[in-house]
Amino acid sequence: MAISRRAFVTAAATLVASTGTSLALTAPAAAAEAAPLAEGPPYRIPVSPDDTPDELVRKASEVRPTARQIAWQRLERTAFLHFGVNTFTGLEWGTGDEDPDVFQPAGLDTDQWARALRDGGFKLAILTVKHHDGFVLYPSRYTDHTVASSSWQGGQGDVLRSFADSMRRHGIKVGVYISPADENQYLHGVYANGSARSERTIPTPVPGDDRPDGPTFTLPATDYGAHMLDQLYEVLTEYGTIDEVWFDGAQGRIPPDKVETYDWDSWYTLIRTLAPDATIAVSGPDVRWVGNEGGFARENEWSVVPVQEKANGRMDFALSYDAPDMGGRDALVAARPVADHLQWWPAEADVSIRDGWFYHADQQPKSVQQLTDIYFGSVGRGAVLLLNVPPDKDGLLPASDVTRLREFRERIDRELPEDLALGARVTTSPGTVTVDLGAAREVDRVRLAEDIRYGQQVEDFVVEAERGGAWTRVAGAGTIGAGRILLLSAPVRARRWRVRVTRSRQTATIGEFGLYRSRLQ
Ligand code: FUL
Repeated sequence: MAISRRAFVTAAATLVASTGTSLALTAPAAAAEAAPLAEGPPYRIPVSPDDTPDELVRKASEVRPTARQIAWQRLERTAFLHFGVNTFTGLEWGTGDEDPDVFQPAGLDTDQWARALRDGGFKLAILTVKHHDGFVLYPSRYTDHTVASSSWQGGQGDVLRSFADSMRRHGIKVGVYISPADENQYLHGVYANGSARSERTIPTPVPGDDRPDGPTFTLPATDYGAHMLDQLYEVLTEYGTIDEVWFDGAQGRIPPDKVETYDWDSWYTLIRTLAPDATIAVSGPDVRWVGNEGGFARENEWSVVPVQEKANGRMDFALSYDAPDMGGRDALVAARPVADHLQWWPAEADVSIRDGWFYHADQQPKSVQQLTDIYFGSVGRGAVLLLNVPPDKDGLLPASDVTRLREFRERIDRELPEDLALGARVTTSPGTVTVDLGAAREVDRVRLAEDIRYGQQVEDFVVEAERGGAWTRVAGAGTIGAGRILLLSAPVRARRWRVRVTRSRQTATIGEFGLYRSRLQ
């Protein structure tokens, strides 16, 4: 953990500082300081078209993340595993009528997945429990389009069970992707069948139900909404603690005129009750999609963004996802006619290590350099990286990808080795945090973070080194947020270093100021 200091900086030009107190983000001592915030400012604040630009900025500055979001943000590297019938048919989007018997991962070894992800530095992994085709990787009671209908492992296979057990054994958190779009249920006349939204009791009883008594829910849902609730219930009650539930917004191959209005509010209620610590991404209230599938956040990425609530409580970004600015002053004003809240909704940058999301024998993993660029473009800009690594037809991560993941982690370790500022003397004065390394050291990477328990405030900052008795700018950018990694074009040698916040919304709290000399040779 890098040096952590609080620099108190008021908005705009009048910078006032008080003496910083030592604050290690992960140390138990920090928890006490964080405690008052638990009941403090909200993670979303209502806005109206009448708000002035200044009022919008003030409201944005008062938004704070939830504890769940802070924990998610610290994961930094998360993994996706796209695996299912598409792995065997070669499709990216299935059809819903595939023969379940195509699913034959003869050598399935989820411990191999877990080892590779752990060695790659990943803290959470999300399995495609169900993709758009509707094929389910555990034996669900609510559809035959599952592993139980395959002759693989005599119909006794359960990829989700194996995945969840392996990840936990290797210290990796467990996430599930359950596609809202479901082509199999569409073919069975359940998805988009026009059924009324009415009160449903979940779990729906099935003949020979062997489950012990558990909680029941009465929630509004359509036929398909209830089907999703039943599957969520199975996953969240029978597979241990689930740390993330991932929903997308894609429709798969289902004809665009066959629209199912999803029961988001009911799904969220069920998840919050059964898995209160699970983040709900990205068609969900906790995490937003960054807006591309290349793994890159914007140069200046905001975690406080204007949102608009859609049908049945679906959280959505108020502007377009390809907007170059999602939360800066201009974006707050541009969204004013349509936004209903400003919300803490941090970015997740998803990308596949190969061209496709599913495994295709003719594709190759990205190079270490590409993955490193993606890391600096996502984690280095305050987002969380979600890197997909698809298992092959044997049920293994390809050897090339396993090696690449390890090389990627080793490269990041060499990019950001020992933090030279660790244990150094730190002082704060108006708008600045200064680190005295005790002796001149070469630095070529700077890692900064705001203490996001106090929101996201910094709009502009510079990093300076004292050279020849004068402070010289060596780097700078706009936002800091949950994390900002700056790469200097050439190493700079100096004893004293400082970060100077030149524009902020409200008091900015610098939580991390790390200085590194990469070891790339
Ligand atoms: C999208 C899906 O349509 C893709 O197939 C993939 O799963 C990607 C991560 O999300 O919405």
